[in-house]
Amino acid sequence: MCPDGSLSKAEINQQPQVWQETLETTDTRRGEIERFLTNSACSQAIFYGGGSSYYLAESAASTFQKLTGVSSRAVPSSELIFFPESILSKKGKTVLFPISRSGETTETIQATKSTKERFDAVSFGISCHPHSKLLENVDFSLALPESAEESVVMTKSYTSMLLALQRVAATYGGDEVAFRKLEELPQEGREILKKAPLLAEEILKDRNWNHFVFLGGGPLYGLASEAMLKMKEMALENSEVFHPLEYRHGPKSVAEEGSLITLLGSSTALEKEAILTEELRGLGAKIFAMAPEEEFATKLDHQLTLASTLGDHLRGILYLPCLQMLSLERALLKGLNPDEPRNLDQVVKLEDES
Ligand code: F1P
Repeated sequence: MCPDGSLSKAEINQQPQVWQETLETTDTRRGEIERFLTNSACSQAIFYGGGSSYYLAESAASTFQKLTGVSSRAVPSSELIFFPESILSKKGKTVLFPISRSGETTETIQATKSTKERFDAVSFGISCHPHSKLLENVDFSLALPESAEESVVMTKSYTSMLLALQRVAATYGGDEVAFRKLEELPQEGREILKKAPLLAEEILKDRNWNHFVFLGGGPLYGLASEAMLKMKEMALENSEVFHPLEYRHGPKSVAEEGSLITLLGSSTALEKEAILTEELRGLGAKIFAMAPEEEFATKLDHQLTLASTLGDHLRGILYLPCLQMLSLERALLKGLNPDEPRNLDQVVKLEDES
């Protein structure tokens, strides 16, 4: 395999097309999705997965509660196996949302099986593989074969499964405006991907980076977490993730020259987030702000303006293509091959694979 990251780069660039196909799938299946969730009469929704899929769950849970009003939470699959009583309510019905690109991750399959046996729960599984063990063991399965990947690290599978779950939330929440506004994402994504290579090149001109921090709140925290993981997996970097204002409560002690702090800016908290970035620049860190507004109340080192017409709960996947490309290009600059990340396999199976 040529060590040029071409597999991952191709999959990053395929995202707008894959998002278009995901929109078509969730349109075609809208009636079934609505009937299943209405019949579930759920009062609690638990989203879960492993690694990238857990971070996807964080964003999906935030948007599901916002658009449906159903109490929603995200946990790593392993937590649901070992500590279910701390997660599942004994009152009311629960809908489980297991998320797995492969549909073969041991913890996610085990969490689904064990929870359904012990709690009054139905399961709505999402994966890129229709005939996977997970989707053969759920009550409702949503398969997105168009987003299946060859690369070990998740890129288009993350954003397309999140887009699908945003559409599911808008469907169950009866939010027609949100359901239709998500259709703007493929075109917005194409525009952003045109800028991604140059932006990555501009940021990586600075060779002093030795610390990468990603900040995101609400539905953007799961996306910031995914960006943090990409920088570890692809480029083997020292990367961290926090909710924006949390960064003041201790973690900023390590910010200094050589720190690149990327803010996934929100519409809701942008004013306070801008003040924070000004303070962090004062510590010697450089700021890359991705925000829905042109004017940002402070000087920045790098900036990308995102679709301001889409709110915080709908525009989320637009933040990732540039951050995926940033990690990929950083890896290549270090002579690493993002298509073959160190220590990682495409599917994580445990020894007691049942
Ligand atoms: C997802 C996962 C990723 C990890 C790596 C291997 O598993 O574990 O989180 O970063 O890409 O796959 P899944 O979505 O297939 O369950």
